Amino acid sequence: MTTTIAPVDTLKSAQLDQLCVNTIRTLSIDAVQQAKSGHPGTPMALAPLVYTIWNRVMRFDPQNPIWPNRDRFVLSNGHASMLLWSALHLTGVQAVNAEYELLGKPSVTLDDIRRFRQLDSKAPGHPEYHWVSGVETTTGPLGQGVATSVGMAIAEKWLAYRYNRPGFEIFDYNIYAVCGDGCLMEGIASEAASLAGHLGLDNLCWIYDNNHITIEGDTRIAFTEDVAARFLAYGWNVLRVGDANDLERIEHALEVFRKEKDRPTFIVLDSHIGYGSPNKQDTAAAHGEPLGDEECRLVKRSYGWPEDAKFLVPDGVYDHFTAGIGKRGAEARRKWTDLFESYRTQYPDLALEIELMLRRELPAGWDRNLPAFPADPKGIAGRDASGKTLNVLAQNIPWFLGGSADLGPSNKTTLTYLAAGDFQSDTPEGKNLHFGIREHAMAAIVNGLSLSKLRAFGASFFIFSDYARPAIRLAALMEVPSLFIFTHDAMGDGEDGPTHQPVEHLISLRAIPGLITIRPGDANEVVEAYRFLMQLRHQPAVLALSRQPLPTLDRSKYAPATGVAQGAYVLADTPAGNPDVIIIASGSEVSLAVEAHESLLAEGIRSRVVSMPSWEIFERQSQAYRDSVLPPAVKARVAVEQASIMGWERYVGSSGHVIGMKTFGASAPLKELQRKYGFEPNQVIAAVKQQLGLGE
Ligand SMILES: Cc1ncc(C[n+]2csc(CCOP(=O)(O)OP(=O)(O)O)c2C)c(N)n1
Ligand SMILES: [Mg+2]
Repeated sequence: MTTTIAPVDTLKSAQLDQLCVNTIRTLSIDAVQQAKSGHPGTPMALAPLVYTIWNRVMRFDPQNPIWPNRDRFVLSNGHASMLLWSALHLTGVQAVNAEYELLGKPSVTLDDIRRFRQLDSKAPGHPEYHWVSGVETTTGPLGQGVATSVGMAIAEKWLAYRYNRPGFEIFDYNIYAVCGDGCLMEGIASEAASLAGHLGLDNLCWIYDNNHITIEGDTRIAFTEDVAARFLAYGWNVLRVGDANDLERIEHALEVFRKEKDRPTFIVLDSHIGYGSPNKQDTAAAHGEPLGDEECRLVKRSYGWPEDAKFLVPDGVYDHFTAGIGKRGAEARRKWTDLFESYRTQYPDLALEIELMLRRELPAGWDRNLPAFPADPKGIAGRDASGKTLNVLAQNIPWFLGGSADLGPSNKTTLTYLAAGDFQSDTPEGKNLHFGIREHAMAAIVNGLSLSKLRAFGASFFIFSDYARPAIRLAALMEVPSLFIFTHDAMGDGEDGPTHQPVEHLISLRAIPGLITIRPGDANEVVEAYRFLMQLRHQPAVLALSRQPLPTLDRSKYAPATGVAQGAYVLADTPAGNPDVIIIASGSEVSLAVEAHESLLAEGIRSRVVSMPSWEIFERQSQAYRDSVLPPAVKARVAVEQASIMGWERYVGSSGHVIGMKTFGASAPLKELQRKYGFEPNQVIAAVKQQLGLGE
């Protein structure tokens, strides 16, 4: 039996809708079948939802997917990526590059879909921000997308308050996030939903694909809570659509969302994974493997689709999307562009701010009045120097904001100047975000703020970077300039003991490609670290800061802290610049290295101290520069860092020595820990002498 599709001019509107829905379904089925891997079942079930959001509801112009007031669509169940590739393709979303220029070609072609999951295809396994235009955030690790959407919603609220003026709704977009059982089982989603409810983010709508299926089978095996009641308890408005194929009901629920004030909306959508598959519908078998040739035919037959057609986009489908989202989006964007033109005339300063922000540039004078710290042997803690710097930067850069996971007073990240304020539902202009004790959601929310073009930071103790790590990794993968400020970076909080003393955190973060880590050695290095990282446009950064005071080095005697911008620099040297031995240190161990160096010089031993706050920045420098800092001929080397010794052989070589941590720390006053683990001048001196073959 062969099925044919009726000529387009004979189809009624509802039939055209169905044709589009089935196109999304069959493209997804064919792509997974062709790739021999992927997830067909959820696209088959959610095609009507995605169709309704995109073609009937979202204000989004495919001609310009970075138009700033567009509605955002987040596919948190990223394994269903074929939904997104189909939508981006069928609506004709255009490609944009990292400089925000339109490239005059589609983001996802039918060929890309034919090459789903293949090298260089614009239809990769999961939605990848910065790789495929129209993807608002990278998803795949379940829960990240919905948590990031909370950051997007906070950003919209903040932007609307700061920039909208009577008659000028410059920002009034909504955020739609689709998620499945997996997202809602993950703790990060609960953290984020709890905060979103508290903040009353009425611009945020999550649609829950309630299909009762995950990989291992029915959700009865592990997930039996009342999800709707949970979201009610968080303070969300909860709606239910009992049939995922009912476009009108879906559209109605989305309308209810748009009218809702003061609460986010959670739509429970009852669906059937693998909808239309006679043998796989409602089973885990529809989740993560191709349907198989025979089942593909049966499914297509059930959709009234030609059974042998592959990657078919019937006549009328592209046009129907053009008439829907295409027309609506273009009109919305044109209106907005006109509005923005008159806004620019009336509020030129605000318009300029918006334009700079959207290009990730900094305003004139962004680094004026940054503190300069005078030499001081007692010094100041890294976190305190950071707090002073942050407070200046936040005043110079209107759209720089952030907060801590309940450790603001300890991280010194609270913005204390009068106008800073707290971000709450009734004060969305506030620049202090209170994430609560939710590090994982915090990091994802910071990503959501960054994706919305705000400059944003999140803070906690360095030890708890573990709780935020999956989102930090995504920031690096997405190439967004999220900033993570971690204090208590080593054993400075001695008495708290090993649960609070990071050991492996630095090296494990250094292992994340593209992430910049900086561990400044004194207050002026903290300032220079900020000066460097504020200028990053496409890279996230982690700052590791000390809890305890560090001596502020005398920069008239030692090299200026501006060397931070090279990642590592010669801080102290022999008078003739011809060292026999190099001591490399970061953070709290820099002043220790300098102290050892002074004693060595007095003994006539020619040592050099290299301050190395950032491996990643140093690795970007020319070979000539790197060799000038670490001359290859000088093999006698000692590295000192209160963290795992792992990786330091890269800079000290196989014959060098590393004073670092090989075990967890302990609970004791810092001084005793420093003695126990070897972070004292005499132990550095002994290591240097051993390197030089000078017995004690
Ligand atoms: C953090 C995380 N853990 C595990 C996985 C692997 N994984 C991918 S999909 C999935 C099941 C998801 O179930 P559900 O969200 O209900 O999706 P459905 O099968 O209904 O589409 C799992 C465990 C993942 N992607 N991310
Ligand atoms: Mg499921």
